[in-house]
Amino acid sequence: MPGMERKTLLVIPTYDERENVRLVADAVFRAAPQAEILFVDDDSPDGTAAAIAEMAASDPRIHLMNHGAKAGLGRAYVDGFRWGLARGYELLFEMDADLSHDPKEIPAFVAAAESGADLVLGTRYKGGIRVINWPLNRLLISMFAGTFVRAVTALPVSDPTGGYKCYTARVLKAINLDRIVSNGYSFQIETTFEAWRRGFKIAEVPIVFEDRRSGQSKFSRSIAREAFFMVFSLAWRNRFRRKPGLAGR
Ligand SMILES: Nc1nc2c(ncn2[C@@H]2O[C@H](COP(=O)(O)OP(=O)(O)OP(=O)(O)O)[C@@H](O)[C@H]2O)c(=O)[nH]1
Ligand SMILES: [Mg+2]
Repeated sequence: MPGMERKTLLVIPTYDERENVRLVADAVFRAAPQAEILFVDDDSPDGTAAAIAEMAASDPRIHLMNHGAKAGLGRAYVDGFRWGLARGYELLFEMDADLSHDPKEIPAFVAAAESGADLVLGTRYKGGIRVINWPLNRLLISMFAGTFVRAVTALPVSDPTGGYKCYTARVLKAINLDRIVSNGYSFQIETTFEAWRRGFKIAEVPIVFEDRRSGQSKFSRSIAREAFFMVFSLAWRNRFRRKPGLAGR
């Protein structure tokens, strides 16, 4: 309904994304002119923060958090969410800066939240595979990771490591951001798992994921290792119950 939109913030962590920040901001505002963006930059050596500050100076919908030394994507999101909750945003998105997540899909996430979902996940894998330009081994690792997460934790989602997500403020208030410990892919698994085990309603919307065209990949063995161990630790948090253990609490 026009004029009734929920106050929306896209939290976008950046590390060396100078060439991408303007493109992503333009694309976000084409798709969602009322939305606002918080870039959380970890002192990118390439001068990303200066490029964002320049945009922010002429567009009040753009905000910059100078977050300090590189501390990983999880820390950037947690502090970005705290910033957004303190300012009363009602829908808080996670989105990468590298244009892998198409801002055109923002309205589909908002519609799912309007229909009652507490957490909306973009999925690359439900009803077909929609990943462009990834080497086959990376696709297989990602799909296997999803199967592994579902097997160990029973989390009923098709793409648990995906990073294009929309949280309602009430989920972020409930999941206790102080206790979110992971930083890489497992950050995505951990936050969704914490929402699910509290009984929140999760919806999935199909997205097309495209590999970054410029800038450096940060995928690493240590990120994969962190996720592997985190999955068992999450299952333990829920005492290996295969249903939401904290629902209604
Ligand atoms: N603030 C901050 N942002 C980060 C950090 N690591 C990654 N990012 C950002 O988080 C988003 C996702 O990181 P990516 O490097 O694209 O990770 P990915 O999509 O798994 O891998 P590639 O696209 O292959 O590089 C991007 O916007 C990065 O700039 C970090 O330590 N701090
Ligand atoms: Mg990426």
